[in-house]
Amino acid sequence: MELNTDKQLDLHRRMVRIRLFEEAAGRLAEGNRLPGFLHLYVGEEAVAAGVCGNLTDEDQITSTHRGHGHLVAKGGKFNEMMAELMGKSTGYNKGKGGSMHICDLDLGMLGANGIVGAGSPIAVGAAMANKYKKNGNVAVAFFGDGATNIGAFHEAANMACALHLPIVFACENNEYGEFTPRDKTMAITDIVDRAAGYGMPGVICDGMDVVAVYEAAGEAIQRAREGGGPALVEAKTYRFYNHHGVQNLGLKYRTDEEVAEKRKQDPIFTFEDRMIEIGTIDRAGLDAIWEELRADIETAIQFAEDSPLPTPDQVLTGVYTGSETTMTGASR
Ligand SMILES: Cc1ncc(C[n+]2csc(CCOP(=O)(O)OP(=O)(O)O)c2C)c(N)n1
Repeated sequence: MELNTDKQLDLHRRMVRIRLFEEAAGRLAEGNRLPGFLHLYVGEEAVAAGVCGNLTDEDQITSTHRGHGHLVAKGGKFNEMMAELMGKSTGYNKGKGGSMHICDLDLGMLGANGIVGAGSPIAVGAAMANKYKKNGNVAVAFFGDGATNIGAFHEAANMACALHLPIVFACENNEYGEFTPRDKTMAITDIVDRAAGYGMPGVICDGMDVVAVYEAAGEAIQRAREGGGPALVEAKTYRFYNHHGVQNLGLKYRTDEEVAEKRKQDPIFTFEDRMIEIGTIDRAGLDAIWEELRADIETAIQFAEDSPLPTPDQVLTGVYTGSETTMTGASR
């Protein structure tokens, strides 16, 4: 591992922040303290952390229905995130977006998205603006393996390559779309095979290894930044919890043995073992990081629970841009 100590600790912190946020959100949902659907990112932390570890706040990302991890990895604030998940007025979207519309434009996180495949065209738009403005920024579209069966993905990939835009397509291949294994919905094994169809390079990396993701994505992002055009990075990863929520709902679409086997490759714990082995940090140092971040999560939960819900007179504020909206629903 050639990464310096600071970068190792930075990637580790991004992953632990995601893990703690997601585990807390899962617990709150199970205790009925958090409304709405929740798609947890646990198990896939190395992908968001490894990719976003290469990005600045000016670079943009677009996300998915499984989007908390992307925002956390981009530097998202726990308080505003937790409040948004609880539908509170202090949340990132003033409580009107929830889990699947969470965003922070100041951090270049252009939004989670409940429509599978819909993030990629938005990233193409951001990349087009970057190219037009010659600002040197790169857009990254995160999406799942299932999303590559959606028309919007193909249109986005085609346009990005035709216009030679500064964009990286980051595929999180966790082998399932909801409860359907990948091989039931596509005739290829590697999503990266699709890249050649648009004229962009594609690379596969181990999505359970944050260093592998950091390096593969770093190369693609650097290339895009220097005018080399789009690339597709496929991270082979795995989600530890159910498609949504925590419990399996008794659905037998994958075996307990398979999940247990994948859990042995836990991206955080394996990385911690490596860091201890090479002397980056010891167990006590790691424990202190977990403890510090756990306290931040507790603060965020308290902040969110103490925050008010939006009031009825705020129901239409911040919903449309540049239009006057009335309570009768008419908008111009
Ligand atoms: C356009 C559209 N079709 C279907 C759905 C229902 N849906 C939600 S998540 C999902 C699976 C997506 O799989 P993938 O892109 O691999 O992401 P993952 O859930 O594995 O992270 C589906 C089909 C949707 N939200 N939007």
